Amino acid sequence: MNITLVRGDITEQRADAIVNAANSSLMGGGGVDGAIHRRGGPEILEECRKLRASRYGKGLPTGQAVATTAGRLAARWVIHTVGPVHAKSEDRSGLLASCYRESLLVADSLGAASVAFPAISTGIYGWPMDDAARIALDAVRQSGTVVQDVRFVLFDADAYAIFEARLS
Ligand code: AR6
Repeated sequence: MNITLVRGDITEQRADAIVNAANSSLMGGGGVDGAIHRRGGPEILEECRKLRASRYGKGLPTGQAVATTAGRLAARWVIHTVGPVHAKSEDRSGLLASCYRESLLVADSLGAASVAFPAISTGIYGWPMDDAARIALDAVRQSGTVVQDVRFVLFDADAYAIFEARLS
């Protein structure tokens, strides 16, 4: 497996699957989630609605992952996962690691060779970037996935530099 870092917008990535930092409702939101639905078009939300009606009546639990079409994006699938909100009083790092692990399990089941991840939970959900980078890289390295190209797409220079320091 090859882990690479890219600075940019995840909605512009060409990859078999891109991962969405979603919320339990699967009904869209801000940040990466908003950008993916805006750019990918209504087909993605349509499939999310069906998933809510069929498998996830109570919402997608934190740390789990599920795939839909990628609509108009240059990817075949969007894998939606729900990161934990960062909390000072409680260690939720296992749930954050689970997002990466479960997303890669879904990618493996789809036969995806390349997967692009955002830095899950580091925006609206408040996770400190350095800690999130450590958890993300460890989880991917320990996953046992057969995905060949795992890419982290970092939105700004600071996030990129933090991931770069952790990767080397
Ligand atoms: N491409 C790559 N990275 C991005 C992009 C983009 N287009 N946009 C933002 N980021 P966030 P979370 C970075 O808030 O913390 C939504 O409302 C951003 O700078 O998207 O997991 C959902 O519906 C940050 O480093 O996700 C949930 O309610 C990282 O992506 C909630 O936000 C993640 O930021 C999830 O919060």
